[in-house]
Amino acid sequence: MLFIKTDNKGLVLLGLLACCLFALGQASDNTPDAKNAIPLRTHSLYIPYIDQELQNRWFDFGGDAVINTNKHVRLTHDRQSQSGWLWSRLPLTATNWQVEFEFKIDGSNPVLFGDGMAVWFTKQRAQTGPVFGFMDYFEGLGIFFDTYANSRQSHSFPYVMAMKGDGKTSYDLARDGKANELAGCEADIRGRQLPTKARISYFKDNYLELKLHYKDWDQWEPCFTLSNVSLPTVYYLGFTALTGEVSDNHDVISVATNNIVAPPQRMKHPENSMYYQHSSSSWSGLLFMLKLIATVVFIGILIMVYRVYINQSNKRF
Ligand SMILES: [Ca+2]
Repeated sequence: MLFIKTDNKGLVLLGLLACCLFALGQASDNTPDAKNAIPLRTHSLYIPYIDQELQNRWFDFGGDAVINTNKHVRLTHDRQSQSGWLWSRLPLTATNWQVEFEFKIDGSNPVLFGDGMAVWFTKQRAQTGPVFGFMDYFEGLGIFFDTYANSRQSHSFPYVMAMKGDGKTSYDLARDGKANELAGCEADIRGRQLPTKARISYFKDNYLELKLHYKDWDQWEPCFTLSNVSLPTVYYLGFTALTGEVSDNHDVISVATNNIVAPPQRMKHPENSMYYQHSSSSWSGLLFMLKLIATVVFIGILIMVYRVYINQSNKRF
């Protein structure tokens, strides 16, 4: 038997080490792995953004948006009254998907800046308006990266929030969209040294989740999870930004969209949507680790009993 020559303490330590390594693997965030994710070129965008004809096959850009082929799509410059957009030409038709994009919001004024930018999953596209550069009365989902407080709020700014538009409801501009906020989080995403990124994962008839990368390398902060989000039958992916009296540079650096093949386990408590996914994965990881430790200890005890039994049998004969 393989374990007979191994010291019992060593065996238990080895088991614990293995279980720790295994649990660490379980606790990783939900980046789709290669076999579960199919890149969608039609909704992805990278340097140099445009071809020889100064076009992009899959995206349109307009308004005040300017492309720097080495760096970014600048939706607005750090100037007053700018409005720029970047829209997919084709609707996003994948059932489950993940959109991860890198962006940068920064400007010369450290005190007064704004207004912010938005990412859209809407029936309408490529229009200019007052909602972070996009039209009001949109149909679909808007996620706003609001850097300017138009009114007093209980939270700090920048504030990231989601609104579902039904085509009849106006964005509550004077109160930073408070009247129609589905979910949101405070996130200090402006003027960061390390890359600022957002990762939106959508599983049809299940949930939509937003995580943000801005605090530390490879650290994704959960912002919100929305259950049962229904998107329009046809919807486009868009990015827009707006400046008014206050201004900032609002840049999109890259967009990586994946079709996700295997949906994760269905949410069990959609009513407690905020941060549910995050805490759930932490608890299941801990539970898994405890079960593994118990199993290893049990096997260790069995081996010790077996060795005592063998020793006593040898003495008898
Ligand atoms: Ca605002």
